[in-house]
Amino acid sequence: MTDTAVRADETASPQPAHPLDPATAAEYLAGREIMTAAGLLAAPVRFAYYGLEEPPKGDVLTSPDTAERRLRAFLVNLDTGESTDVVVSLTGSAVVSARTLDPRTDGQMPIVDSDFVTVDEVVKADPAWRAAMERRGLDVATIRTCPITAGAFGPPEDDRRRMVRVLSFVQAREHDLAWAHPIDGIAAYVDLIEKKVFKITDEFELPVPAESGDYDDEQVRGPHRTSLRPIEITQPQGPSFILNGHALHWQDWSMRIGFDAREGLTLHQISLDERPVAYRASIPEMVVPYGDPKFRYWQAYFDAGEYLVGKWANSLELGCDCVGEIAYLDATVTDDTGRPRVIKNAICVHEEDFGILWKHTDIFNGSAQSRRQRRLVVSYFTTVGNYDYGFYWYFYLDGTIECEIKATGVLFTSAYPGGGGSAGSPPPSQQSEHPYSTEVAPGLAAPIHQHLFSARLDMTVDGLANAVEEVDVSGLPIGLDNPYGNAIAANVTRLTRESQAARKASISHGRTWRIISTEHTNRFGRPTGYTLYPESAPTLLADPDAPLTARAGFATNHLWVTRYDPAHRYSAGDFVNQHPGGAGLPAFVAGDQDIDGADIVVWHTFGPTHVPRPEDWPVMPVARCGFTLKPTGFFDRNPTLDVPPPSPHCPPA
Ligand SMILES: [Cu+2]
Repeated sequence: MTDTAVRADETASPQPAHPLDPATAAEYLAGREIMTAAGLLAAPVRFAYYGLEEPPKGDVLTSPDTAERRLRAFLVNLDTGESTDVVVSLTGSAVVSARTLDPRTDGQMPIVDSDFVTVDEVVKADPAWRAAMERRGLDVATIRTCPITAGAFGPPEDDRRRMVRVLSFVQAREHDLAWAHPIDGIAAYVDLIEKKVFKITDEFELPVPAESGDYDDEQVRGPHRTSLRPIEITQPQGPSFILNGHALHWQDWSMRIGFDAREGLTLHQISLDERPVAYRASIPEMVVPYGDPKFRYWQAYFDAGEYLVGKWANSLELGCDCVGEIAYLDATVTDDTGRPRVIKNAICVHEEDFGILWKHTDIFNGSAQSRRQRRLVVSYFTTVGNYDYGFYWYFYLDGTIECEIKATGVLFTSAYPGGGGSAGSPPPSQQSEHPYSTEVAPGLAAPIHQHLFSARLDMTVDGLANAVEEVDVSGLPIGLDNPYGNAIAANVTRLTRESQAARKASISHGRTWRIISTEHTNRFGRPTGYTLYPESAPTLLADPDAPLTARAGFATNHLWVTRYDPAHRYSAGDFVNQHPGGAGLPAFVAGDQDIDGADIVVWHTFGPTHVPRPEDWPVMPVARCGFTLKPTGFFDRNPTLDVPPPSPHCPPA
């Protein structure tokens, strides 16, 4: 195993190698100085976000050497709540823009690190909350507070506060798993600026579930099994990829790796055989709405826009999180004072054997050939509260691109209202009486929820001029041209305008979306393309009139296609926290622009609707979701005929 990390000090030069390279520690500090000089950072102003403001695509493609370096900062004054969206030019040593938000229409800045401390102090000092805990027989010293973004549910006097709503858990011992012991029925509403609890909803009491969830405690998990023998992955000649700074090359693929505190991993200028495929690919937003309509109806997290999913990236450990020949990249984010914080080994790059690539034993000529598939993996893992998410991008020998999210960690819990079913008693009629959650341990429930991710795919298939076709397959009825009823047709619909391209998947039609070049053709004279294969899981299940639906409009469709606009970066809009709704993709397509033969961005919503299982408790085996992009007429034939047999003895003599 080798760790060939690109260390932060190698990337800390004030002059990054490429305009799309992540902001360096030196750049964050330089930007901070510019803001200080402009009087923007007087105490107690904090950074709710700080990252690279990428140069416009046109500049990067035409004159990368002269592209301006800019940083963007979301500043929030913790005493007044004043929120400012700042862009500074490092090249010009100047503030480019500083816009003060109107929270009633713009929403609030994301949660800042210090909010967690504030919330815990404020809630535990509140007499009414303390009294409610004492009434439940709970010792405040053992309680963990969990601040949850508030959404926008009214009344208006609540919505205009910078606020969070707080659920609580009991952690009786140092190593106890607090999520196993939810205190249900009560929530504290905290004004983060006034630093006080302004409302408590205390609607019912259920026993705090008692069973330990400490999965690392031998009393809980039992002794470790001893029957697993080692699997070792070795590449004696090293891996086949080359990582040069943030530029990555593997086989015919090349791309640049980026990282952002809000979006996490970003991939840039993905090309195959020196032909562009995508200018940029990322997961800029996700929403996790919970389906319990009682006092916690507001529970829904936008992990990127509200909490900054990249900021919580894990430092990966060779031999533990990753095995084999691994190259790591560090990520540099900042703390809420805008000072750099290096996350060592945040991004993992490696190569995997992926089983059979192609294989055939010919019944006529006797040929028996087999080839191995491989993939290049670029990934990172992050922890946002109770959940952990791995974001994986795979690049295959045959031109396939795959995005996979691995969701693991601990379920968000409540008390189970049916209360502790036990063996021997009749099965509780959970579906009729308690349809919104699953009992995962005695008296412990996990509400049904969704994890809806939004991929932003700035596609450039053989250039900037692209279009999208929807391809449905259907069986045709018996008729004159189809006398035996076996006909299967592919129906292709060109999506020519933004309004027409807001689409849902269809399992019954095997619906896919083909992104084609309107300028380049293959040997059949047909457009070169890449097809997006969705997993076709449900979109947002909240009612169309629900307050959440207005804020998570992106999640109401599987597909959106927009004309490229550098301001259209985030699926739910720039400022998601407490935003009243309507921002993001529904607003981006309101102009109904022409997307046929244009520079377009494809947005894809995916992810599971999670009905928790007992097996998901106390820590959840990875649940996977994602999507696939496959070359479709991008090549003239199977591009992997030149892959050699895996070993000199294949095929057997
Ligand atoms: Cu889940």
